Amino acid sequence: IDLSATIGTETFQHPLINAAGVWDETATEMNAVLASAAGGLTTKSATLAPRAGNPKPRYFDTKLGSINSMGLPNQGLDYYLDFIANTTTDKPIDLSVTGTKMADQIAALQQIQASDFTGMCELNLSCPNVVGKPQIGYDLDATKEILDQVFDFYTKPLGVKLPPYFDLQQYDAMAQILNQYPLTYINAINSVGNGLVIDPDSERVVIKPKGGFGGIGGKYIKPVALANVRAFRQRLRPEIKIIGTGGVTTGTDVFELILCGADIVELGTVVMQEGLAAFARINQELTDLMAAKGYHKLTDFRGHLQEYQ
Ligand code: RRO
Repeated sequence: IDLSATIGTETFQHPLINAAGVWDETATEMNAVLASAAGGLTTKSATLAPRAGNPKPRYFDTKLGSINSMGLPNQGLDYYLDFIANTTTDKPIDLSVTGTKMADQIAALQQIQASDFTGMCELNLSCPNVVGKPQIGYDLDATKEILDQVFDFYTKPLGVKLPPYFDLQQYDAMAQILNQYPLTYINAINSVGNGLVIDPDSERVVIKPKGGFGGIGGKYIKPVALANVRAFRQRLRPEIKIIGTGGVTTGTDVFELILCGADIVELGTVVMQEGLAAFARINQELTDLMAAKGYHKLTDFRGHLQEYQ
């Protein structure tokens, strides 16, 4: 069974990589992802300067998923560019990048454009946890403005990480904008922003930043991820690939996201809860499911979801 997939110029031998922000802030963590059964690595979203992030506790696991308000802790863009320049892996590395204001996001991409880095880059337009900053992906004008500025100078493979959308008209409007740019891919979805997990015993919220509000990941959000991948696959130019992210804990979940049109799939909360062994387990479950169904490669079923009849 062939599990390979391509996005732009990159070939992934297996379709599972880590979601940005999961096991990827330090060189030690990133090397562990590369040494695991993951098909590639995404870096923690990098900002121009290093950031400590929000006060702890800022991540909490539940039976059905997680809540986080990390606040973009990262080692700074130079650190991730150096790591990539010095690693000898043959697995693709996706450099995630962002900023707390538009000028910083542009400056970060200008630095990447001027560097020797030739891989793919993911512009995160959807961090829900920076105090006082809205998610750009929910603002159509701001999204258009940043992509106009970016594609004035940026020529390397670029994707955008999007927040979840919940209305069919949002998909129409967003896809109409995204289709105007030479994007290599979109990644749907980031965490479902500003949810609330509370503890009934102590009658308190479970994380400290933002009064307890934070991004929800894990099993709670799989139907939202499936919907976003499906809705964008139905609306985007076929040249724009899709990374499907959200709520995967089994090989069947991966199969479902690919059926909706995902090219590769990212693991977030499941890796926080189970560790890097999740990659090998879920790869095997996907392989077994494909074998049982008589599928030999991902293109045998990618995007083939049928309507009810
Ligand atoms: O660091 C975070 O708080 C964070 C980011 Br940048 C993001 O994009 N998504 C998320 O759930 N947390």
